[in-house]
Amino acid sequence: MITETTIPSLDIAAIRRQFPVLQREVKGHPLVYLDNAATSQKPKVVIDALVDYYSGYNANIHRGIHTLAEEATAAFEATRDTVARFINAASREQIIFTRGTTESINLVAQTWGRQQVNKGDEIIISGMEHHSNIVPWQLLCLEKEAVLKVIPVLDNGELDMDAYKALLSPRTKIVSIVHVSNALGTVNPVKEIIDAAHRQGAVVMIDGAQSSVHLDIDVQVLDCDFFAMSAHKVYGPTGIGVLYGKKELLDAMPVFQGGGEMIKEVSFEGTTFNELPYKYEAGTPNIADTVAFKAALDFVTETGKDRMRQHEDQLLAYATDKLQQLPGLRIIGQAAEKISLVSFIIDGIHPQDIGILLDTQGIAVRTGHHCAQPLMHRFGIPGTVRASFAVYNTMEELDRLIAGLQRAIKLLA
Ligand code: 7TS
Repeated sequence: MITETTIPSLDIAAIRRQFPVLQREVKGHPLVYLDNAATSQKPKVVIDALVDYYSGYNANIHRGIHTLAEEATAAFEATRDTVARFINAASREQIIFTRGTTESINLVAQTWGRQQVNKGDEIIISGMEHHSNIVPWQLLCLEKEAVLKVIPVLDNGELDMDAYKALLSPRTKIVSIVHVSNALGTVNPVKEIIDAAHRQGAVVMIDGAQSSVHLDIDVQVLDCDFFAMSAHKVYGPTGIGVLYGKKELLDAMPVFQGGGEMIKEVSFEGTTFNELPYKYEAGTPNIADTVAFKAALDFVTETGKDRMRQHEDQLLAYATDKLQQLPGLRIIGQAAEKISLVSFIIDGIHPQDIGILLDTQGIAVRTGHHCAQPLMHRFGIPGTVRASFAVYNTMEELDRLIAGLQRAIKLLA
């Protein structure tokens, strides 16, 4: 039987060699990259896929009958199949390519939302959302005179699930929730959230920007209605992402953008629209990055998400233990279910000053509000320092982070 402790561990040194940028120095020190929640670094297979596409078979897709167009179309559509497997969608036509999580959420708000949400209806989000899962719903509420309800966050960084259940009502049209918080690392109980919403007849959108690289995603088991993710947080290129939706919802929703590819027949009297998934993919898509996205997903699958997660859990436990020993340091977000990142503040030192000092030692962390300003207000802080982990990070790198912070405390506190 395979249990968690019997998963063979990864050869991290060999993995690191696959990431060219990890070989560089910053300000005279070997780079320590701990800003993976913002974007992960790219393995050589992903960079090669981009170069191969542009140097071997660059062509516009779907419309051409020549060899290059056929090769480009096949590579582009192969990514759709790989994404469908990656999140266990029932069919490939439920995978819509977007620019990323932000565009996926906006697409749902502006199509499903405009069609389904009316005056007095309610939309539920949480107090730990990224701005991209707040603002699209605020805009919709303004337009439709609908009401935005917010699930409170507890002191330990978990959602107040009792408050959530009390917020749900027959007026709730959609619940849009982050799977894993980019500012706290909290893993939210999305299955429970989805089931409770469905009992009230509401649909659920899951923001999978942070979860998709660390957790096994099965959209059919979750039974979510929509799921959004970005390739660049899964070792893939920027500028490409995914919207998954249930087929009956995607079929019934109005179109998003108008243009080429999303049409069946155009005349000046009227236009009929293409079938899924092309109905939502107007214009020439981001072909190169979509092609390379497949290489990123294959990298994750071949490396093994369970083994990556095991390594990242060890990094999190080690970092949490060492950080807690630093004087004046407070970790923000101590949820029982937490992954891949640690957010903290240090008494008397502004997070930005810590970030600048760490950069002089070649250590990349993110500081600030992490596009979650309401969450920062909730904790009464301007921002945090965030160290976020990927499969290529090591304990030695965390030791360098701790040494850098000790130096910051000595110099700045
Ligand atoms: N949702 C969550 C939970 C995120 O972490 C991010 C990006 C987004 C949505 C938006 O994703 P995008 O690919 O469309 O930009 N988060 C971060 C971050 O934590 N630091 O930089 C970007």
